[in-house]
Amino acid sequence: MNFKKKPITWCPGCGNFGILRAFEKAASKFKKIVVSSGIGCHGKISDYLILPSCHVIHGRVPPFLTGIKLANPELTVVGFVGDGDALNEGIEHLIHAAKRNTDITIFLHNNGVFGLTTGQVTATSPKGFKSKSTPKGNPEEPLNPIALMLVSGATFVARGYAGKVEHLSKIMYEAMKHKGFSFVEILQPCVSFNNTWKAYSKLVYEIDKPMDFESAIKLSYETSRIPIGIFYKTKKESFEEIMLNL
Ligand SMILES: Cc1ncc(C[n+]2csc(CCOP(=O)(O)OP(=O)(O)O)c2C)c(N)n1
Ligand code: SF4
Ligand SMILES: [Mg+2]
Repeated sequence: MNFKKKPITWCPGCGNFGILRAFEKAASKFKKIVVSSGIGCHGKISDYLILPSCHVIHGRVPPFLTGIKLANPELTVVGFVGDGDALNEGIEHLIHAAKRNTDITIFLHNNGVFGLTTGQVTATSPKGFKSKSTPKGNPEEPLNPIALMLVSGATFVARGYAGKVEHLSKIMYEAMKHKGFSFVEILQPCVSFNNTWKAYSKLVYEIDKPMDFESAIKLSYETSRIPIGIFYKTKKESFEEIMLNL
């Protein structure tokens, strides 16, 4: 367990600072929180919070949190994952946690790049993106994390932006309060390897309320502008309610 904040080593201007601030505000409203994070720049967030926390191996945040929730269902269980961490290395774990409707919250720091290893493409890098691993441009289309989580069975699906801290904090609070699997994609500029600040600040707009499943899927494919907010929310028995007869 880690109860001492470490000096922050993120690059100045990194979107992770906004995520940290938004989470600190949201988390202050909960009593018993446990946190885990994956491997990457995002994963350092565990070291910057005064909360029980644990860094786990690449892509394995969801099963680790599932075990914690089963052992002690009273806890609010939160995971921070990267796009490479959760959509390349450990995508199967994310899908199955959503499918089980485990009562955990996953915050995806989506910077569209492997940041810590200094800039290779991930599953969410845009087509044509020039990086160390794709000097001629990424030949693949990006995954759509919102649509993926919707079809996998997540019962709370949202998107926030690291540049809109208040808005993001409210979404984080709602996600942690939700009973069942909650997923928040967070648009996170990486100033060193994929600087999206300008583009996001121009394109994001807030949606006012969750919608039905089909509309949420459709909206997740909008590209001319980028919607942020709660896309979808529904009630369903959670994994631990079934397993532990709660
Ligand atoms: C099994 C395994 N494969 C590869 C690595 C090397 N590695 C460490 S961090 C990292 C990139 C993580 O990228 P992402 O999850 O997007 O996080 P970011 O740094 O962008 O926040 C990789 C590939 C590792 N530590 N373990
Ligand atoms: S490399 Fe990118 S994601 Fe990592 S700390 Fe620097 S700006 Fe942030
Ligand atoms: Mg990344």
